[in-house]
Amino acid sequence: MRRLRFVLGDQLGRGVSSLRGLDPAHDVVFLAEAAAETEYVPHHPQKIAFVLSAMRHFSAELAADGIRVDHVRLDDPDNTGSFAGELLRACERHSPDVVVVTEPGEWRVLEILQDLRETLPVPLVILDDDRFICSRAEFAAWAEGRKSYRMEFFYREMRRKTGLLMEGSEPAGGRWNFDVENRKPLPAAAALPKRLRFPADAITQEVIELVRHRFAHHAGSLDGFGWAVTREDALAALEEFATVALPGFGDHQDAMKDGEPFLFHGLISPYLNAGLLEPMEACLRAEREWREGRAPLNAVEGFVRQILGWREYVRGIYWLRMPDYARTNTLDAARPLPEFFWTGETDMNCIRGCVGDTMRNAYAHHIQRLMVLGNFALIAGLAPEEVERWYLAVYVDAYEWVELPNVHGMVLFADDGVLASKPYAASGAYIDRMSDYCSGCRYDPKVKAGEGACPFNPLYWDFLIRNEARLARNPRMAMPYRTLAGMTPERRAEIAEDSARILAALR
Ligand code: FAD
Ligand code: DLZ
Ligand code: SF4
Repeated sequence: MRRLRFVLGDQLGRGVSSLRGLDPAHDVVFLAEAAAETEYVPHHPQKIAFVLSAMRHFSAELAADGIRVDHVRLDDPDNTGSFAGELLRACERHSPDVVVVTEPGEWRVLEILQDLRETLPVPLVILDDDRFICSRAEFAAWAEGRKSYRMEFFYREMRRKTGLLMEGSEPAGGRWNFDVENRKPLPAAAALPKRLRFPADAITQEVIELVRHRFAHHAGSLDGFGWAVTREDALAALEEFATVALPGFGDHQDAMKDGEPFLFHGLISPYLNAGLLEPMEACLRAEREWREGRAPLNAVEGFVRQILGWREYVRGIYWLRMPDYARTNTLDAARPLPEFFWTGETDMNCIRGCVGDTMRNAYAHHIQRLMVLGNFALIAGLAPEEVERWYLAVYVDAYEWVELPNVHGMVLFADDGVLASKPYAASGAYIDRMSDYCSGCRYDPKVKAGEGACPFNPLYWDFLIRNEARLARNPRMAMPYRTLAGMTPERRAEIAEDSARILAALR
């Protein structure tokens, strides 16, 4: 039997289910660079370059092992530009008996493949994506019958299942979660590790030129491209993180510093999501540093929690709740995305810094995404679909299964608390405590009202006032609502006036 094995751009691992049992004598591995995938949102040029270069390297590696590979390039004059068109053409070229593909990571692409079953001349077999630690079925079983899904309880199950950071049936160090020890700001004189970046080889340079020429109108720079595009280099990135940055990751996970985009973070999400690294190997590598005494438990547990907990959890929620998940808008947020999300041109230094990092590197770390950019989108009431489109476009690691729950659920609370138990809304004081952005800002985080006030201050209270009917009963919001209840009518009027002025200026 001749199988056409269709590998998508985020399935670039030798262990992916669509490649299992490959028969080099008869089978053909098929990859398609598709214009529709590069354009359905205005992806950051580095994201496109990363995906295309990693695909080309993967094809070359398979071919070097004697596997027949058919790789359609973006600039191939006959390229139809879509998965559907390219699969049909590939079936004509190879006359397979069956097409085999691993389930895509996005609902949109799953629908394309399901529709294709009607038109393809041969059966299309869609296999489970078993590159995750928790399967979709296992997550659904965990979620079954629960009134609410909380990451913490899911995470404990995953710790028990994998044995990661366990001592018998107990969590290492006697606690499941060291979150409270992950919140130290960075001392001004802290020594920061110089992070490993990868020079572009000939394949990457060719892709970069293609992308530079074809996607010149997309926001984001290609100049700082330094991502690994092979498994070998992705493993080197993991090794560098484990040995150089991991010890500092714990204390300073939530810290931000102007002009320092990488700090002690893993810088491995693009590789995990594209299949160059596996989640379990990343967790085990970090665990080894703790077991051998080179990294503290708060750092290793914090890192493992992000991958074994959050990453698996958001993927589970996505497949459990799609397609309806994307359509809710609990807080009726409708304001258009301000232009400064693309240009960084704003007097708010924290936003300017985070957008600047994003456009330079197609990367911002978690707290920048959550507590600066996301927090602003939440308290300013920006429309979920516009914010989601932006996050999906600008980050090198963005695929809908992971972007959507983080933005729709964690950041915007548009899912009525399915994912997070409360909105992550904060005033300027949080950003001031966790970063040095405010010292370079024309606004003052300590000023609560008037022209010089940090915009996050009135917007934070205005957000609580606007959404009082929905949020005041949430027990985790009791404290700010108690403070609000004690405010004078004059103070409330001041908040309304300042917020109206700030929001009007966004247009
Ligand atoms: P580290 O800080 O070193 O963390 C280690 C790993 O944990 C990451 O590589 C990632 O795989 C995983 N991880 C951490 N937090 C999360 C999380 N909340 N959800 C899922 N995985 C997590 N991550 C993406 O991979 N793609 C996205 O499109 C994406 N969009 C996000 C949007 C918003 C609004 C927020 C708040 C978070 C988003 N994240 C996303 C999660 C997180 O910000 C990134 O995974 C992280 O910044 C990647 O950098 P790192 O490898 O240096 O991570
Ligand atoms: C994100 C992306 C981009 C930019 N380009 C391609 C591509 O040319 N070919 C491809 O197979 N995949 C690409 N991707 C990833 C897809 O948009 C989508 O996220 C995955 O198919 C989901 O599994
Ligand atoms: Fe951001 Fe406000 Fe600080 Fe300026 S003062 S950097 S706007 S938090």
